Amino acid sequence: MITVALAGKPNAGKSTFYTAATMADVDVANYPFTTIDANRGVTHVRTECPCLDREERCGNENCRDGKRYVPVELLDVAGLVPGAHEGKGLGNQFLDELTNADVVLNVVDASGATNAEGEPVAVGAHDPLDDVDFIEEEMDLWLAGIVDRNWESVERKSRSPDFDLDESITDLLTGFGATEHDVATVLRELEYPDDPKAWTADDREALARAIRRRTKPIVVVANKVDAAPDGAVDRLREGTDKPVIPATADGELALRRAAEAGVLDYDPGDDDFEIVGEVSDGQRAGLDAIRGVMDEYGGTGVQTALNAAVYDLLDRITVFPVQDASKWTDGTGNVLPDAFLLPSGSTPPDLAYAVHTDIGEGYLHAVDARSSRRIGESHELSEGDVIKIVSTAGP
Ligand SMILES: Nc1nc2c(ncn2[C@@H]2O[C@H](COP(=O)(O)OP(=O)(O)OP(=O)(O)O)[C@@H](O)[C@H]2O)c(=O)[nH]1
Ligand SMILES: [Mg+2]
Repeated sequence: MITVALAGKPNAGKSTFYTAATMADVDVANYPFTTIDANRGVTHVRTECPCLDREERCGNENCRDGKRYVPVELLDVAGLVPGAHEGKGLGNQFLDELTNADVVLNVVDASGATNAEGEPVAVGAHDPLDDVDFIEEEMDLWLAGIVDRNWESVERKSRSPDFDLDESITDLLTGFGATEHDVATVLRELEYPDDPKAWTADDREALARAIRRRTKPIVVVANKVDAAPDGAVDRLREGTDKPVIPATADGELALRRAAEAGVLDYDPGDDDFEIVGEVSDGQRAGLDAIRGVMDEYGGTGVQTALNAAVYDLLDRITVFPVQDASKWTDGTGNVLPDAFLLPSGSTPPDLAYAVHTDIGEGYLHAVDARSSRRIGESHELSEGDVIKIVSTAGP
């Protein structure tokens, strides 16, 4: 499963985002380092369900009237402070947790009401732009430290006659999620000495930065927009080349709880909601305030941020494998039972392997269930494709 990690300074709203996105109960409070042990849970990205092209909705537990939710893992970790890579705050512990992440949501407090250490200050007293770069810097320097400490292994291997630099560096970085292809691509863009013993600390740091950029892309979540001064989001957007998603994690949490209590008609990622139950005047005022933020930004931003991370930065598409190409069902009659988030450019054999190694190895051909036509082995799949795989290992 794809892992999305929430990173950011303390008190930015990571755990609030996590609770809203997973509906799991975790500690949230207005002081730094509320979270110490990482929280790990399941959230979803949202897409259109292919069942919208049929007469009836599919009834899958992850489909709400054609809004299809595809599971991804979400990780909530301790807040990071400047100097974390050297162990400041709860530093290294958090950074090690990031090793498993495929993509990072850097949650910043767009209201500027918390300083670099996450302590409360007056609204606008802290510049949120400062919080954007330092997370990246901490991640880069942390990885540079790992490369430094383990470089000796590369030097040692270089004495062997069949030494391969790409391979040795890949060995060093696989634990961080870097493939041989990542390493080769990054090395092509860098200048460095052939002999690993001649590499300087700067050479290693340049390698670490490039690998981090490639393997842990970042979306900036401009959280607490409900309390942010005018222009705060624009300022963030002008100050960084990363995607910036305005959000109110707190607002999303309120909506999900109210929806769960049957008071609201709201599905995650909707740009509006409807009050369908009894609410007090105070609750109505609170909901109206959230609606004001949603009107301005097109929603609460929580779903938008998750979708941006998975569909834009990781460049994934959703593909739905089925066994019956006319009914779009699995062997027991469930309509559109599964959804896979494949890298864009994936082919039918890639889907077969994603379903199961045996299905991949026994791959014979595939059928596009929409057109009932066979598709070739090198056919590039698209978002929302419904595909029947025929395999010697299949049912
Ligand atoms: N106004 C406003 N406050 C928010 C929002 N999201 C979170 N908060 C508040 O910000 C404070 C910190 O929230 P947490 O979710 O605990 O922050 P954290 O980033 O997990 O903090 P640490 O675990 O200490 O690193 C709490 O008081 C939240 O209620 C938001 O969208 N708007
Ligand atoms: Mg927390």
